[in-house]
Amino acid sequence: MANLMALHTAILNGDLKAAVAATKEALAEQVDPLDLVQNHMVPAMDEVGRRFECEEYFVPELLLSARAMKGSLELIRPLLAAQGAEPVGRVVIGTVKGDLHDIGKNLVSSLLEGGGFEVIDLGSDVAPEKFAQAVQERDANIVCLSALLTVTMPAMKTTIQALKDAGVRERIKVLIGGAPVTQQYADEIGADGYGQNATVAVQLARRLGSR
Ligand code: B12
Repeated sequence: MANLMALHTAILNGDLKAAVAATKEALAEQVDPLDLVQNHMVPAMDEVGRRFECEEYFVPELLLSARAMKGSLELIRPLLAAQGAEPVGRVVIGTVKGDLHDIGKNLVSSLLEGGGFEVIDLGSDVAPEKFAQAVQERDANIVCLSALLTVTMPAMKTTIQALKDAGVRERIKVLIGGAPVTQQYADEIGADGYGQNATVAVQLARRLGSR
């Protein structure tokens, strides 16, 4: 039977090779990819964050764990995305300006693709005007903003302003998320929805933004 604890440990220890091997083993044994992500990999990253907070881990350890997580996700993403069918809407997604965290954003992106959305992923550290430009050029109807730092959360508000300035705010839905983000913050800055994880992101996108 697949050793799922080994996957958790590999991410925690920043061991890319072990993480990839454990992921391959689990997938070969038909473990549900979403279960792997939500119940084993994300909790490992949460523990990495906790250790960083209490100074047991420093930036090099964060980077190694992130690399291990990404290595596993590379194997899992195509499987998550393959679960979809007809495009039900077009999403522009990115991590806001000043913020380089992209693991959660990539997961949301994959699950949206799996949920049948066409996804235009602008990457991380994305300027507000770039979001507005992408919406105009690609005729998107949903914008997803991710932020992991309290200092970059205000860039979500600036991005919504840029969407207003470009005259596209009224015809799109803006969804926001990321560890420090809350429903209260979404209400404060006038976003249309907040989701605490990638599954909720898809539910929200379906409810608010399906064409
Ligand atoms: C990995 C990591 C890094 C990696 C990022 C690698 C990468 N390519 O992403 C590196 C090493 C680069 C990094 C750097 C930094 N980091 Co960092 N990092 C983390 C860590 C440990 C994990 C983040 C992660 O990937 N989680 C796993 C994913 C799956 O979860 P998630 O991102 O939250 O996404 C989920 C949900 O939030 C939601 N979601 C996400 N986006 C969206 C969008 C929408 C629309 C919706 C609906 C939902 C949604 O769905 C996702 C999937 O379920 C967190 C700790 C933590 N627990 O969050 C710290 C953390 C975010 N980092 C932190 C800090 C301080 C930094 C640095 C400033 C450190 C430094 N001194 O240099 C730099 C900042 C660099 C920058 N400018 O961005 C702090 C932030 C504190 C704060 N409140 O501001 C944290 C919380 C650690 C801590 N506890 O102190 N980091």
